[in-house]
Amino acid sequence: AAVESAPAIVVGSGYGASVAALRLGQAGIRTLVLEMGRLWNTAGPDGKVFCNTANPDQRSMWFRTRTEAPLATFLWLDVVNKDVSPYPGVLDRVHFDHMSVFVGRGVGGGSLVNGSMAVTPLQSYFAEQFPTVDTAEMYGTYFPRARAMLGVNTIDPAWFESTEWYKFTRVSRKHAQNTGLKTTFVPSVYDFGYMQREAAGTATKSALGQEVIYGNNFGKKSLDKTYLASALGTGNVTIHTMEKVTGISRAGDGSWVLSAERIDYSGAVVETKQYSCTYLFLGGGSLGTSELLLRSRQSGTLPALDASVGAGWGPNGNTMLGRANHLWDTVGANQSTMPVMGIDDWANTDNPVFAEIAPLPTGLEHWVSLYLAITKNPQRARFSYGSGGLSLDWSGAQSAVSSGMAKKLFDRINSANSTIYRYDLFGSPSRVFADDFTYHPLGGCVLGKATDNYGRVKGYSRLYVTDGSLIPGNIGVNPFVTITALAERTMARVLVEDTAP
Ligand code: FAE
Repeated sequence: AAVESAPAIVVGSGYGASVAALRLGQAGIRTLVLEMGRLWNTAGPDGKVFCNTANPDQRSMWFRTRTEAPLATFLWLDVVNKDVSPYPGVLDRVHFDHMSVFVGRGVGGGSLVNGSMAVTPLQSYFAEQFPTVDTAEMYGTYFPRARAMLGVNTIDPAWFESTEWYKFTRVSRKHAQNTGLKTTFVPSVYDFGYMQREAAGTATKSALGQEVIYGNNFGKKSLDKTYLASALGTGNVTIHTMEKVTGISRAGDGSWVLSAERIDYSGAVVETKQYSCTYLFLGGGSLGTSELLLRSRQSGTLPALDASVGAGWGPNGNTMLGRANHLWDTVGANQSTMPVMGIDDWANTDNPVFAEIAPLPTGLEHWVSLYLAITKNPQRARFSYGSGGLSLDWSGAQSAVSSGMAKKLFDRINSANSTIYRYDLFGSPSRVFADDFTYHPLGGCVLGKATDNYGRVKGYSRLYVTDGSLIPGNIGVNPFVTITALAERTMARVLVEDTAP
């Protein structure tokens, strides 16, 4: 087959990839983006592009026969998950031995399925995790640039205090305050002006219509509406969808050669393709980039990769849990899917936790306060690639460190409010803490270890990593603003130093 070539290729179309595509396009460099998922722009039979969490169909999950939502049960009933037909749906759950990882699939990557929380990490913790990065420059230039480009906005506090849609958050805030804990508003890329119109009945409901992990039809500024739209607008960027890059090698003349498989909507491989480029940017996410590099080393085509490729992985300490409220503490049948507040106990050096107050929008009063805790779990794991594909040596004992930290915080909250945990949410009554899945896979190609201080892969020239695999396992807050800002920093440097004629 003919080899298609472009000056630059970007693998994936999530945060890191989208920043690379835009900045390359703006620099006048013709760039091809290869994304394994589909472009989400066509309405299904119901007139909508995405399905909601209450009625998931084939669009929900990546080639599944049954959905695998984070909450397995509700009142011990298997009412959450539904049978679906296999299809390149927008949310994937990748299973390793003791950890499963949720990721987005499609043009926009994780931005299509995530909760929109756009949080900048504490500067001191960023400096601790990235000792070689100039933090003043990050906080002065790249974080503000990332927030502006992503379209970060904040909820109107007066509306927050009055709307039924955030009663669940106000109840959790009260319980945190009763415990002497600090809460903080969390910025978002969901358009709060749109949300207020949803509440007023003048706009079609999305966040207020149980849409989130299987995509939002309205309101959310996902990457296809921000970075990627601008990238296409440069006229230099092209996106190929439903193409998975399977290997990287280097030709005799120093150019990169990629192999890719194009699949159809049934998942069948319909074509094997070859690409070549001068500059190669990896943005497949922590899992995608780690897999691609390790697989290429395993097959002998990238033998000079640093030994630390695959290492430094962590789930950002994620633990989900629910508390049972008293009958008088109603959380409301109507809940927005977009979280806007966190309990910030990161300064507690004995047990640093940042817990976002999560919605559970079922349309019924359920008295549940749900949380996604981000704990400062220091445990790390390593990816490897073999005959069984990609594996991860994360253990149950390592997860127990996350849930142990979450338990310490929420035992205090329960004790101050005379409440208990919910036992009906995660499949079996003995499971109060869901510490075996993550929304925040981080690491595998850590900045300054597997790469230089700017994401250039050690051992090779003109090969870059721009995604969540650069972050060493934990960043203390939801990660996409950090991923975006680090990618901006990499692109600013690379376009000046590496691509000059
Ligand atoms: P990512 O966005 O995962 O994009 C990688 C892309 O590459 C995907 O589209 C893949 O399909 C594609 N890909 C991978 N391998 C290949 C290959 N070999 N060939 C072609 N394409 C490939 O990477 N973060 C926040 O900051 N705030 C939140 O509120 C939040 N909520 C979340 C909720 C959910 C349900 C999930 C799943 C995640 C959430 N996250 C949140 C995490 C956030 O979405 C995630 O950190 C970023 O999306 C990671 O960005 P990357 O650029 O690393």
